Formats: sequence, C-alpha cells, structure tokens
Amino acid sequence: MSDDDLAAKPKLKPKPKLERPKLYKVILVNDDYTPRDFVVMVLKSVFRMSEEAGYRVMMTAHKLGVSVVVVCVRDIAETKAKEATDLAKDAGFPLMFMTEPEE
Ligand code: TYC
Repeated sequence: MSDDDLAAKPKLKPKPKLERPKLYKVILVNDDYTPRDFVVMVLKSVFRMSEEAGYRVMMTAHKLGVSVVVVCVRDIAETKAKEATDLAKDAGFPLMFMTEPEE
C-alpha cells in the first residue's frame, strides 16, 4: 500500500447548501354545525394553543370563513390537520382543517 492510499482524499463534490424547507399553512374552515367550544378544545389539544389564542382563531374562522392556525413544514402541517379533522369526525362534527403552501 502506498502513502497515497492512506492520505485523506479531497472531497470531489462540495456539499450542497441546505435549502430552507417550504412552509405550509394549516387552515381552519368554518361550518354551521361544530360547536365553538369543541373547535377551541381541538385547537388546544392538537395545536397546543392557549384558551385565548384558540378562541381568537376559532372566532376569526367563524366570522371570516377561514383562519390560519399555524405555519410549519409540510409533514407536520399535514399530520396535525389530519389529526384535528379526524378528532372532529370521530365526534360526529364536520370540522375541517386544510393545508396549503405559503406563497
Ligand atoms: N360556526 C360554528 C358555530 O356557530 C363554530 C365554528 C367556528 C365552527 C369555527 C368551525 O372553524 C370553525 N357553532
């Protein structure tokens, strides 16, 4: 074995710079059937919101039709939106959480 074999080889490819991950919004959608208290409970339990923050987000959706709950990476956004929507479905409510990419 020659000395060359033991010498550290220079890296051929420079490491690609890490791109910032694309961010997604979780959006709460209003409906006429889900009780306000239930919406706040879901926001508190799934999104770890305080009572006050949950109430504000719920009332925004109630008045305007939709409200942004949180902005995060896609995987987390989709998992949380599904978890929250499923919780409502299991309780018999049509409450919906959607995700969409942030501009
Ligand atoms: N509009 C519902 C009601 O009056 C409450 C509600 C608020 C439901 C926000 C969904 O995303 C929602 N009971």
